[in-house]
Amino acid sequence: MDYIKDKLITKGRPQAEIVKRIQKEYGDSVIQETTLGQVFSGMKGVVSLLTCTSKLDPDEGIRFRGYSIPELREKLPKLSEDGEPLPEGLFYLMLLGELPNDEDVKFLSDSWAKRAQDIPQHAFDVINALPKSSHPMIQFNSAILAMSTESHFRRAYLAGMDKRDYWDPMYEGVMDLISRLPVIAAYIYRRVFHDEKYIDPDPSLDWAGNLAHMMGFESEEVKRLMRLYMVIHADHEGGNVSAHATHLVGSALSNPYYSFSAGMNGLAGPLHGMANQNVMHWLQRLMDELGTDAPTTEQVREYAKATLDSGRVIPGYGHAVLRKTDPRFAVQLDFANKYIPEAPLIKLVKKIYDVVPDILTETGKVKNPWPNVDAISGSLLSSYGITEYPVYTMLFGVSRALGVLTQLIWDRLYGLPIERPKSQNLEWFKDKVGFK
Ligand code: FCX
Repeated sequence: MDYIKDKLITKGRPQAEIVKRIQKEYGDSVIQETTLGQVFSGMKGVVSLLTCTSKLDPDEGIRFRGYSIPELREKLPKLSEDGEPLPEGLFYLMLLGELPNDEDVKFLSDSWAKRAQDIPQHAFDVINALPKSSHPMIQFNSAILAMSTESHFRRAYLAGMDKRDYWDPMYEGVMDLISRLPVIAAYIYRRVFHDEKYIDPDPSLDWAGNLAHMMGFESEEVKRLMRLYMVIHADHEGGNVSAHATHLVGSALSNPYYSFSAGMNGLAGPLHGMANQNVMHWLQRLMDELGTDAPTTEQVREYAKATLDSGRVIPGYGHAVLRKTDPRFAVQLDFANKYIPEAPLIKLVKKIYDVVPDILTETGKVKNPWPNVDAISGSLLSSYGITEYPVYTMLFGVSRALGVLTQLIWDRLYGLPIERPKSQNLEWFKDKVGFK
C-alpha cells in the first residue's frame, strides 16, 4: 500500500479548496505592477506562477519547503552520520511539506527500485537507434518521450477520468519516471563512454547510490557525491526554464513524460543546465592555452577578459535571480574542501572564484557577478573520475525531475488551468509607453 499517496491526498484536498476559494474571492486583487523593462528582460520578477516545492531568495538562495541546503544536510535522513542527505528524503519533503523519517526514505528507495524494473524495451531501442556521437541529452530526452507509451495519465484521461482525480495517475507516472531516469542515464553513459558494458541495477541501493553503481562507481565517496548532486540540483522554484517549461506543457494536460521532456529541452540550453559542461570546456581551453592547470591570477584575469571581449559569457557565473554566491556552489566547495582540497581542478575553481567576480563587476552590466551551481559541479565530478563532460547536464536532469515533477502533481491537485499569458506586438508596446 502506498501510504505516501494517501498522505498526499489528505494534504492536497484542503489546499486545492484554498486555491479555488482564493481565486473566487480575491481574483480581482492587484498583487503587482509590471514594467516594460520586466517584460523585455525575460519577465524577471513578474510573479505569475504558483509553486509550492521551493522558493529562491536573491541573497540567501534556495529553500525547499522552507529548508535551506545546510538545513537539509542536517535534517534529512542519511545512510551514515557523515554522509549526505538522500534525494528520496527531499522528494518526500517537497511532495508532502514535512520532513521524512528513515522508514519513509526506505519506502521510496524500495518503491523506486521496484518501479525501475519495468522500463519498456523500446526506450533502450530508441537510444540504440541514435548515433553514439549524439549528445547524451538527445538520447536521454528521446528515451523519456519513448517511455510516454506507459503513461497512466494518458490512459486514464482517454478512459474519461474525473478532473478531480488527475493528480492520481500523474502521481503514478511521476513515480515511474523518477524511478527509471537513473537507469536510462547510466545506460547512456555506459553506451557512449564504456563500450556498452552495462551494469545491472542493485535494488538494495538507494536511488542516487544506484546511479553511481550503474555508471560503474562503487566507492562510497562517489555515491555520497551523487546524493549531494541529486539533492542540490532538484529544484529552483517555478520560473527557471526547466521548471517553467515542464509546468507550462503540463498545463495542457500533457502527460508527465511530455511535460518533463519539455523541461529537459530547456535544461539543454547553454544559459541553463548545459552551463556545467561549458564550464569544463572553458577550463579545459584555459589549461590547454596556458599549458598548465595552475595558472597565475594574472593569467586567469587575462583569459576571462578575453572571453568577455570576444562577446561570450563566462559560464558558471551570474544568475537571473541570485545576487550572492549560490549556496549550491558553496556546499560543493565545502564538500571538495573536506575530501579533495588538493585536486588541481578544485584549486583552479577557487582561483577563478578569486578573480572573475571583480571582472564581471567591472563590466557594469552583469547583475550578479558570483558563481552559480555550475561553476564547480563538473570539476567535482571530474575529480572523482566522472570525466566525461557531456553527461553532466543529463545528471542535472535526473535530479531536476524530483522538483519539477513533484510540482506537476501539485499542479493537478490544485486543479490549475491551461496557461495562456497575453502577448503584444512591438507597436502595442511603443504606443503604451509613448515611444517616439
Ligand atoms: N558572463 C558575461 N556576461 C554576463 C554573465 C556572465 N557570466 N552573466 C550575465 N552577463 C551579461 C548578460 O549577457 C547581459 O548582457 P547584455 O546586456 O549585453 O545582453 C548582462 O550581463 C545582464 O545580464 P543579467 O541580467 O545579469 O543576467 P540574465 O538574467 O540576463 O542572465 C544568466 C542570467 C545565468 C543566463 C547569465 O548570468 C549567464 O549567461 N551566465 C553564464 C551561463 C550560466 O552559468 N548559466 C547557468 C545558470 C544557472 F545556474 C542554471 O540555470 O543552471
